[in-house]
Amino acid sequence: MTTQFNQEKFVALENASRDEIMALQTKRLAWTLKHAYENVPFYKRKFDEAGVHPSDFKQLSDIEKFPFTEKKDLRDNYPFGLFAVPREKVSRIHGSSGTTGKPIVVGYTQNDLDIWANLVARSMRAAGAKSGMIVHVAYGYGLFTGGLGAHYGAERLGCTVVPMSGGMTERQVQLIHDFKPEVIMVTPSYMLALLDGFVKAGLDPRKSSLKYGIFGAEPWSNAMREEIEDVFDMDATDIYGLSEVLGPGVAQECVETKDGLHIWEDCFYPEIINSDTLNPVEDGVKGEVVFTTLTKEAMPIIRYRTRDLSRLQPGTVHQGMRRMEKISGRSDDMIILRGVNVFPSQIEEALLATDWCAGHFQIVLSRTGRMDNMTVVAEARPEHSSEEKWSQYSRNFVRHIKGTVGVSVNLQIQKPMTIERSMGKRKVIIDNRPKD
Ligand code: DLL
Repeated sequence: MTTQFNQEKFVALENASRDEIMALQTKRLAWTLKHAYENVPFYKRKFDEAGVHPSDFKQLSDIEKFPFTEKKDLRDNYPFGLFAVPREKVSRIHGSSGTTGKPIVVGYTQNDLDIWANLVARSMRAAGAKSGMIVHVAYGYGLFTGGLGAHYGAERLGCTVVPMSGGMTERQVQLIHDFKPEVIMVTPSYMLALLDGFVKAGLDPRKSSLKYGIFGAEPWSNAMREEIEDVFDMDATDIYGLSEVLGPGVAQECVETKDGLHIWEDCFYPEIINSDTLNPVEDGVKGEVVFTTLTKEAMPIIRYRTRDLSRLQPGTVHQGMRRMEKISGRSDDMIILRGVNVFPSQIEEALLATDWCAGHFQIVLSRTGRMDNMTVVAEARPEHSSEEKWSQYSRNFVRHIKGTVGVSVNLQIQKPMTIERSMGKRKVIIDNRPKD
């Protein structure tokens, strides 16, 4: 394959000029389109239906002729249908929430994993981390890309990695106190839970060893950055990524400017589109972020509609790569609860699989202290309206959601006809969280 990893070239690209990056993108996009077309029947069919062929791609703007890919396409090709290499060449599988019960599946060759580790190492360097530092990784390990993605990046940078994963807050606080890591990689919301853990343990967070926090996997505001930086006396930067495209390490904020996230454009081609017209918009205009991978072998992805909203701006620290403004929201109804992606359709599917609920429900989001909570309010069918079994239904449902989606939710069962019926588009999500 043409993308065989070369460390020296990779490091040099970080400081390449805009022209150099664009020339590289043109070359790599041509390779990716051909690779996808020749090896993934799904892409061949889509391109043929749209009347385009990889040979129609001659310059960067030609990408607009090619069809988009969406989450549904990953679901429809579950589990391995989008792989562009024989399964034996896939070294690792990861997964993320789909819009229904089944996760979406992504795969990496050894070369893909190598590039990923280097992208995370590059992101960590941009965030202030250096070889030799201790890194506490509190992103979840497992199918989620956060834990292992951060882990191998930190090792690649030459750090000492503490693979904590999520949960067990008291123990996390204890080990941060004892091991004295300079760097922490965690969702911003869990960082706030760790803060509570520090206070509970009678420890002053400002005196902790932590100097650099690399936070992502969910939206967070600049106000939250200020709070975290202040209470921990640390630098906090934003890391972005998504399973379909890579995992963490697609874009990263630089510690010296904290002015949005440089997209690693040697490996990803970004576009911003208007979600209604699907037409690309100019740099500077807000819209939906779309990515095409430029080096991925196992699962190249063409024009993936992320549903994340942002806008592109010129590079600052890295002149050749554009920046993406902090993600300001999504164009769909995905909720990110404590770092886990949850779709209302997953809740609906689980409710409809019970025999006590006919599918009338609402999702209420609230915040207690620093933690976001989700309460599913669901109506019992008339024949299940006596309350004696409700607590059992509730326990089963909560366990099921924890087991399938991976988050703890509350369930509140109500009598029939107590949830307001919609006159048009139903309002499923009621967000009572304070706006910060
Ligand atoms: O969340 C990958 C990741 C792990 C990124 C660790 C950063 C750190 P998914 O589970 O597939 O992958 O979820 C991807 O999470 O489309 C965004 O909506 C949201 N997201 C990820 N990073 C950020 C961020 C990982 N920095 C989805 N700011 C994406 C806002 C983010 N939203």
